[in-house]
Amino acid sequence: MFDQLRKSVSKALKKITVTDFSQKSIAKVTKELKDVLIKNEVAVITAETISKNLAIKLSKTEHTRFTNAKSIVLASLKEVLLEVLTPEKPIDILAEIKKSKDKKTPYTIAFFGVNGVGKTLSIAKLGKFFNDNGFSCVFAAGDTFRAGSIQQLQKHGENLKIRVIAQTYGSDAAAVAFDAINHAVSKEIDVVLIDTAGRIETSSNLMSELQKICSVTEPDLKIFVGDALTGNSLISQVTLFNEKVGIDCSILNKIDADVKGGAAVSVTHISEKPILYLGIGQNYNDFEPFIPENIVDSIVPEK
Ligand SMILES: Nc1nc2c(ncn2[C@@H]2O[C@H](COP(=O)(O)OP(=O)(O)OP(=O)(O)O)[C@@H](O)[C@H]2O)c(=O)[nH]1
Ligand SMILES: [Mg+2]
Repeated sequence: MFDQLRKSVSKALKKITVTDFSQKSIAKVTKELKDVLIKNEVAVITAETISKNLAIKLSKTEHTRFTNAKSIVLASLKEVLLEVLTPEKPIDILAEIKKSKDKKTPYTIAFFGVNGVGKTLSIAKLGKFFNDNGFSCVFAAGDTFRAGSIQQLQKHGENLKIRVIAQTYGSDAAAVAFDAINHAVSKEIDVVLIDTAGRIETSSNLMSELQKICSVTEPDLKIFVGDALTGNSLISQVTLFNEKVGIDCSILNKIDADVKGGAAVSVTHISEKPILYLGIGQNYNDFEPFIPENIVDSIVPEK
């Protein structure tokens, strides 16, 4: 994970031979770093923010002729990256589910994203995770659009022993989600996970379907699911879904196959919402929490 980004940052920082922190030296270092970030698919606006904040931090740093310029740059870069990666309001999803359970209402989660980003597999992964943590789940087969999608979710349900509420293809996705919530209420099930059809960003029909699902079911959590491999188009996706349906957090999948690692850096910054999990493979346990400190440590070299 983040190997290429780490190598590139390391290479850029090796070039630091400055012993002073004049405006000129700072500009050189931060420009170099910005270019490296952009080359590794960090969104331009995020790369600019990192570079600008680093310049401000460095210009305020006390130093003498004998201080090690490079270690100061590394430490400052870590701080700046951490600020960019740390969401204003983190989400403790298990605690939120527990709160709903205490109120005897199911916690509902809707998953959104373009085609093939891993929405359905993320539902299965989280369903298993919630079960493992003592919460019961039901899946809503709200992708009534793509052939095979209902069977795909049912297969996961069979594997995980989680009930799937489904209707037929072409039926109203919001009605399916609503059925699943009613089922959860009557059977006292803790979490409802709503699958939705993958959509082409420009398809306004499918976007209005999502808005309908949201207005009918009022999900407790709206998750944008993205594919790290889509690079910069991920940024326009997260912005669009945020505008159209208002997301609460993101899941970023296929991090295992993403050599560059830039997307993970930009998504929190651009959406101003936390990344809940990173998908790191195709098995049910292949995900990990997004811990900004760990990401920073994977990107910025020790020395
Ligand atoms: N390597 C890897 N593959 C993943 C990950 N998440 C999902 N996939 C794979 O990506 C493919 C698409 O996953 P789905 O869960 O069907 O994606 P979706 O968003 O539901 O797709 P649509 O229903 O077509 O919109 C599958 O082959 C998954 O196994 C991940 O974190 N890593
Ligand atoms: Mg799907």
